[in-house]
Order: sequence, then C-alpha cells, then structure tokens
Amino acid sequence: MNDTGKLRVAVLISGSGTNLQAIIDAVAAGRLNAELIAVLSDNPDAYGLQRAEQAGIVTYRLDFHSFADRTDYDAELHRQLRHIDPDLVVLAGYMRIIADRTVEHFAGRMLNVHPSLLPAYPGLHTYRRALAAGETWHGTTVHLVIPELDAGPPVLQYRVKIHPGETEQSLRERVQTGEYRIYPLCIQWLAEGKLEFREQQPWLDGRPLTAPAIIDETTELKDQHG
Ligand code: NHR
Ligand code: GAR
Repeated sequence: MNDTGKLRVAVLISGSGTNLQAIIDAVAAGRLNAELIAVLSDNPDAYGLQRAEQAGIVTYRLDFHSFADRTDYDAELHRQLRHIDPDLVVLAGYMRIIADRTVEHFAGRMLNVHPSLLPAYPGLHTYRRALAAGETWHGTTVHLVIPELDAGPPVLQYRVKIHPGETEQSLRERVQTGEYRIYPLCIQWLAEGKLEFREQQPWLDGRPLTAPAIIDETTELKDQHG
C-alpha cells in the first residue's frame, strides 16, 4: 500500500494498451481506488507506453530482442519488478510467458485478462477457434496468474452471445468492450478487500469463490456479487 493506503499497481503490456487505458480512466474517474506506479513493456514501441506517459505514469521499456537470451530477459524483468515492488501486477495484453520464480514471488498478486471463457480456449487465436467450433457463447476472463499458462483460478468473466454472421472482428470488439468493464472492477474488488486470495484461491465477500462471477453483455452482474 502507499502512504494513503492505496493498492500500488504495476501494469505489464506488449501492445496497444486499451485495457491499460481503461484502468487509467477508471482511476481518473474515481471508480478504481488504486495508484498506478509503473507500466512495463517488453516492446519499446508499444503504443500503451505513450498512454502511460500521457497519464504521468513511470514507464519501463525492456526490449525483449536486445537481450542475449530468454534467461537474461527473465532475470531483468524479475529485477525490475522486485525493485518497483508493487502490491499487484496486472498483465494487460502482455505477450511473454513469465518465469516461474517471478510468478511465485508475486503469488496471489498477479492478474491476467484472457479473451476466452476459461478453462475453454487457453492459448492464442481464441476468437477464431470459438467461431470455428460453433460456440454459442464467448467472452473474457480475469484470472490469477500461476506458473501454468492460463490455468490460474478464474475470478470474473464477461460473457457475450455469438450472433449469426459474427466475425472475428465483431466478436473481438464486443469482448474487449467487456474487458474494459471487468478488469478495472476486479482490481477495485482487490483494492477494497472484497476479493482476496488465500493460498492462491479466490475469496469474494468472505466466501471461497468456487466458480467465477459472471457479467453478461446485456445484463448486470449475476448473483449476489454486486
Ligand atoms: N505467464 C505465466 N507464467 N502464466 C500465465 O498464465 C501467463 C503468463 C504470461 C502471460 C497472458 C497469456 C494470455 O492471456 C499470460 C499468462 C503469451 C503467451 C505466449 O505463448 C501465452 C499466454 C499469454 C501470453 N507467449 C510467447 C512466449 O514465448 C510469445 C508469443 C509471441 O511473442 O507472440 O512468451 O493468453
Ligand atoms: C486483450 O484483449 C487481451 O485479452 C488480449 O490481448 C488484448 C490486449 O489488448 N490478451 C491476449 O491475447 C493474451 N494472449 P490491449 O493491449 O489493447 O489491452
């Protein structure tokens, strides 16, 4: 926490940073009571770095391709994150697998948003795969990061119904609109203590969360998790 008791958040990005922007906007609007203390990128040209600078957030550019090998890059990311020492690490379109020891250092304090209704469709090209499989529903999931890829416990999902004639592009737009709602909300839940991780399992409102909370495109938050 910082000296006013706010959650200190570091955001990792690789690209355009629209989720980062949603988080910046939520802080500015008073919907998210947290301090964005750093934005790190493995890609020095990520547009999200400009969004961070515009918002007055300290940026760290780690050019993945300038490192001799993966181990060197992983060591530098680990060193930088330990130096920044955030309460929470938020992956927002971050495209590099994070080394086990870094995940373990921030155990229970690292979140990702993945564009599928996990555990369905871990990995890449989720929109294409969901459409090809003739799914009725698709969406996006905020989950705790554990060393195993896209396998950490899901906390909050945003669900959209796949329309007739849906394209990858139209589906991506609808799902990403949902990410801009659920990611800041989930971080705020952590900031206010509504959401906690005990032994890396999510608890919401003092109860173990056995299935993720769900928000639908057309409705508000389901069940008791208001
Ligand atoms: N790290 C760990 N340890 N665990 C997770 O669950 C992680 C993670 C790092 C990133 C995001 C994730 C996603 O939302 C994420 C989750 C990139 C890859 C990947 O294969 C996989 C999952 C995710 C992000 N990256 C390749 C790599 O070698 C590079 C791919 C590329 O450059 O295009 O790191 O989907
Ligand atoms: C987001 O939609 C996120 O779900 C996805 O990339 C986008 C990043 O956009 N993440 C992954 O696919 C991770 N493999 P942004 O940079 O504009 O926030």
